[in-house]
Amino acid sequence: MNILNYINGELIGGQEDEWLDNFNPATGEKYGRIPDSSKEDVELAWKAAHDAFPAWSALKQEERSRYLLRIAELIEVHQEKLALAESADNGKPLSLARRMDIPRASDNFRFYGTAALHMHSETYDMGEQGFNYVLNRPIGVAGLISPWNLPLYLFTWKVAPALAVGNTVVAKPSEVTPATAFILSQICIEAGLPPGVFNIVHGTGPKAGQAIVAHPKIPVISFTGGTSTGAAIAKIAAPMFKKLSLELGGKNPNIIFEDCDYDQMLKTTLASSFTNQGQICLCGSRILVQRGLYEKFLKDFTEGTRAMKVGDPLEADTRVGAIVSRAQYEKVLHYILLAKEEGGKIETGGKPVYEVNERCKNGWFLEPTIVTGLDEHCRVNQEEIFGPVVSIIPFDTEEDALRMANATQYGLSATLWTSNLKRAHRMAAKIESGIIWVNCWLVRDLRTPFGGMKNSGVGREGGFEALKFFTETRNICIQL
Ligand code: TXE
Repeated sequence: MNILNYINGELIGGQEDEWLDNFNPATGEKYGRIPDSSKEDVELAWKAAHDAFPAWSALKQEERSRYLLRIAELIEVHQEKLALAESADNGKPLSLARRMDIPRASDNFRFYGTAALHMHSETYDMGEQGFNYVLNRPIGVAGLISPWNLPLYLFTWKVAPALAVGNTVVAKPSEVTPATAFILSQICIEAGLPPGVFNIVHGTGPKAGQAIVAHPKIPVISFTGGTSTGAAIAKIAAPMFKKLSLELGGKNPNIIFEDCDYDQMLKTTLASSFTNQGQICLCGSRILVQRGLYEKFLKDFTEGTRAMKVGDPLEADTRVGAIVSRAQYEKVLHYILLAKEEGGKIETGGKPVYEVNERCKNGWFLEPTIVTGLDEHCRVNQEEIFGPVVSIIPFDTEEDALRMANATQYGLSATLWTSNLKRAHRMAAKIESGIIWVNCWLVRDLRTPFGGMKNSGVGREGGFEALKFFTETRNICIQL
């Protein structure tokens, strides 16, 4: 698939006619190319967005929402094409792309297309003195940058709210997984979205991404990706006083008490450990188990992990697909080696999977891996691996669990398994994470804010917060 930029309503190559190869991780083969866009391409996209802003921001909310709802419908019309592209680009099982990523992309457009119709603002009656009210208005051209793990899901989670409240957009998906964004641009053309409202510039982070972040007339940046990249972006954006939302990495604790609903916990923990090959920033990569349950859990969890099929993403019974890139594959292998060097024991997994089948014989596949015997301070339990690797650590008391859970630089999400309601509320209020799931995982009402603490980022996406993030407010006070 040859991918093109989407600028001013047209699909075009880069100005410099430079290209990057696009790989299918399941086969390890190049299967297309994308523009290696430059600063000039970003400038072209910005100009289109800037010129489209007056008309788009002046539209009635209902009219803008109609466009978003039409895009949501067309994502559903093209969902199989999108699911195949997502799986070919990312290596995830096709069944997962069908079940999670693509439906969530249309949900994002549908949610924000309707939420923007119900956004409230504040007005205060000051009696004889007058009125004080808050006006929310779109900011201008929004710069949006997204990662490779949930390509369309996270991309649309930025694009939809930014457009809904009247901004125009210059967006860059990850160069590792560009295909679904390209199909989305074709969908926007089919939906009749006015030219320049939404622009996509494909390419690398340091080149195209950085040009977006550093552009003097892109006043708001929403980024999702690694913590170190977030820091690099903040260094550029902060002195320019840009509005910034950073959704970064995680090293999430999954805390399991003896009084949990065991079967539900085990089933969900297999999912929260290895879904999307463990490449979801919300995966529970540190499993803290109360000591009385440790041996039973370790046995059952190891059996369940071994039973997961690592295979061709196109096969219906595949649970673990390919790792997204050669670089990520080697990064995960490095951490498995480090786990052994730090004194850990590999209970299961830890090795590449070759000869998945003829089609995938050169693909990048790893066994889902369980590590034990490491304490909460070692690097494997401190650093984000972002692959199918979990570390299990026993604890005794609630205080132990809390100390271990909070013992990393990250604070994105946590999962807590207990039947004790008071303990659930008590601990949830003390766990340093932006999202806490109790007796569930990856369940969320789209109206709630999403984001991390500490080095997991700043700002909030999701819900009405995302709509407010993409507006600037004027506090107006009128004396009577
Ligand atoms: O990140 P990268 P990746 C985290 C996840 C992991 C990482 C995986 O935990 O750490 O993101 O995504 C562009 N200026 N989250 O490896 O390299 C790059 O081209 C501007 C957390 O892709 O940071 C890509 O489009 N842009 C999250 C995007 O940034 C730059 C959910 C991300 O790339 C750039 C998902 C630069 N200097 C993943 N360098 C959450 N918390 O919700 C790179 N890019």
